[in-house]
Parts: sequence; structure tokens; C-alpha cells
Amino acid sequence: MLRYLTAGESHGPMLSVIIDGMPANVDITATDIDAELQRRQRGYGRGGRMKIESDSVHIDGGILHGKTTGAPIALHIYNKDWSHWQDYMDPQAPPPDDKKAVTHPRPGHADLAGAIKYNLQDIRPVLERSSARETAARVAAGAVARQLLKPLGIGICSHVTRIGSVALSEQPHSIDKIAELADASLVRCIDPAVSKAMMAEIDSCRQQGDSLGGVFEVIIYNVPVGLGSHAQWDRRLDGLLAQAFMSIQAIKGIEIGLGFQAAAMPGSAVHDEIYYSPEHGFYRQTNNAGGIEGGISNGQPIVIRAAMKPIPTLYKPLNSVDIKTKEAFSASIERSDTCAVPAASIVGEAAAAWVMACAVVEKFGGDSLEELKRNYMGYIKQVSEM
Ligand code: EPS
Repeated sequence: MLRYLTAGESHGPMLSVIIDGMPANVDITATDIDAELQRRQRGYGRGGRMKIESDSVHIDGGILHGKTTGAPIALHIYNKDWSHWQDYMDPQAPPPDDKKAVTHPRPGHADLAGAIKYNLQDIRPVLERSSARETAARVAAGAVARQLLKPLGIGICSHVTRIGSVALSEQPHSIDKIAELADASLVRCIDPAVSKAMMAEIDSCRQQGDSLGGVFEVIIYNVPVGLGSHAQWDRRLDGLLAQAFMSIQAIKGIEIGLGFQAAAMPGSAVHDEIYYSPEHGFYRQTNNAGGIEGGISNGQPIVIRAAMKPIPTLYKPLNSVDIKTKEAFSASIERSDTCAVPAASIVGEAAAAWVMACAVVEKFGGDSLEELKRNYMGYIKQVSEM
């Protein structure tokens, strides 16, 4: 079983990750992880914080001479902003005086529900941990997962299809081209004209002190048939992906394949017809299912779209109530991003990589990459003989 946990606060000293269950002999260097961390930090619409941070990973265990050892992998990423927050955020610092305590909950954030649930008079611990800063740690875990998928040929890319009211219309592109075009755009949109319109939308939103959400698409390719299972609810691959995506901060919806569109269409227009040829084996001419049928990967690319709500920290005031005085107020201005959809698409890639690595380890097992690959190749041979 492969699993990971993260720890750390947005303005604390660092974010930490422990990954357990990764087979031995998977190639991984700090450079591989840093490349993903840096992809997450790019993106038009971020606020002042991204000018402070330049994320890089420190490997504390489980990797030797550029390869996993089979031991738990421990990683950390320093928060550079910590130096400005030590008075409050040092674990040994005295409790804040009344002036410093955060008592204004932001609508749409974990602030109010978290403070009530954990019986806190100061909201800061909730906002510190619920912050999307934590996604840097998830991307580090995802970067490790990608290194396990690479030798099997499984790849992942993403692109942004909507920011606020600006949407990309369908564009047929090869997966390589999507990855290249998205990485070349500041908003990770594959159409340069739509990218420009998205940036203009972000600019006008920033001027109004508002925030913007959007939609991104993650594509997982070269997936073997047979990951996940129809046999039990918690082994369905679509369910596992949905959980991983919905747990990303600010994600409010996910679709696989046609998703919500399929609900409005007749079955004959939705389901991907099955063909067979000796050269290709079983194949389809469409991929409306998005690569998963009955909770099992069907060998087609897995296509996931996730909807992100606008960031809840606004310069524009929204009505709320002070948790201490119970008085109404309507301004809680903190430094904030205007739009983080491009960054979220990289986090989505990491979430997808993690779920796929778990599914691969579950199906093919093995304590080393060599053992896992032998099992994988044996299975691929069995599939080709069917
Ligand atoms: C975040 C608020 C902002 C973002 C942060 C997530 O941070 P701050 O409150 O320090 O300005 O910049 O994102 C990151 C630091 C990051 O690395 O993505 C929030 O409240 O979710």
C-alpha cells in the first residue's frame, strides 16, 4: 500500500511530506521534484506571496544515490515567508494579544466552521492549515509518484479550459501538443488568443478587488486496461480520482469523460462502441467515457475536468460576523491571489499521478521497481493474448 501525509502551516517554517510504500530502485532526484514545484508556482493571477517563495525540496530520508530505497520517503519544503511570521507562527511563541488574533471569518473559507469545530478563539490556525500553500507538499508527493509511472510509460498532462467567463472551445490536439502549449502559456491555456482573453479577465477582476475560478483538464495517457475495480465501491478508479481531486483546496466539482454532458444525451450517443482488429486488439473510435468504465481503466486516456471556485480571500468586502464580538463587519483584506486555476491544474496532475501510482502498486505489487515491472510486463502479455 502506497500512502502519504503532509504537515505544516502556510506561514510556518516548512511543509513536510512522508511517503510510505514506494518500491525500491525508482529514480528520483531533488531536481525532478523541484521541476514540478516550479511548474506549480508559475501562473498569471497569483498575488505577492509567489514573489517571496521559490520552492525547492529537501530530501530527508528514503532516497539514496538518486534512487528510492523502499524506506519511507521524507521531504520538506521551506516557507520563505516564515521569516516575517516568526513572532506569531513560532511553535514556542506566546499566544497573540487580542489585536493580533484573527476573529473575522471569510465567507467561503474554512475559517468559521474550523474555528467552531476546533473550539478556537483565534481563526489563524485554521486558515494556516486549510491554505492552498499545502498543495506544494502534494505536488512533491505527486512528483515522486510520476517517477514510478514513467518506466511504465504512463504520463500526465493538464491544461486550463476556463477562467471566469472565458472558456476554451474544443480543440483537437495530440497529448504532446497539449502539454507543450499549456506549459508555454501563463494561464496554461493551449490557445494563445484565449490565453490573452483569460489574462485580461484576471486583470479586470484584480482591479475590482475580486477573485476568479475556472476549470482545468487533466489527461492521463498510456494507461493499461484494468486499473481499479468494479468489484468494491472503494476500489473504483473514478471514485478514487474524484476523492483526490475534490480534496484539492477550492475544487467544487469533477467530471470524467463527458461528465455532466452525458446526462442530457441518449445512451446511443454516449457509449463508446467497441471494435476489434488483430493489429490493435479491442479499440474504440471515441472516448466519451474518459478512459474508465465500471470503475476500471479501459486502456483509453483518462480525462478529468475539475471546477475551482473563486478564491475566498477578497479585497472587495463581503458580509461576515466577528467570532468574538458577534458584530457584523464587511472587510477582511489579506494579501491574496486573484486566480490560482493555472496552479491548480498542476496540483491536479499531482493528484492524478498519486492515484495512478497507488493503483499500479495495488495491481502489480513488488518491493522493487524491477519486481513491479516484471509483474506489469507479464500482465501486458496476458492482455495482448486475450
Ligand atoms: C493562500 C493564500 C496566499 C497564496 C497561498 C494560498 O498566501 P498568503 O496568504 O501568504 O498571501 O499565495 O498560496 C501559496 C503560498 C502557494 O504556495 O500556493 C490561501 O489562503 O489558500
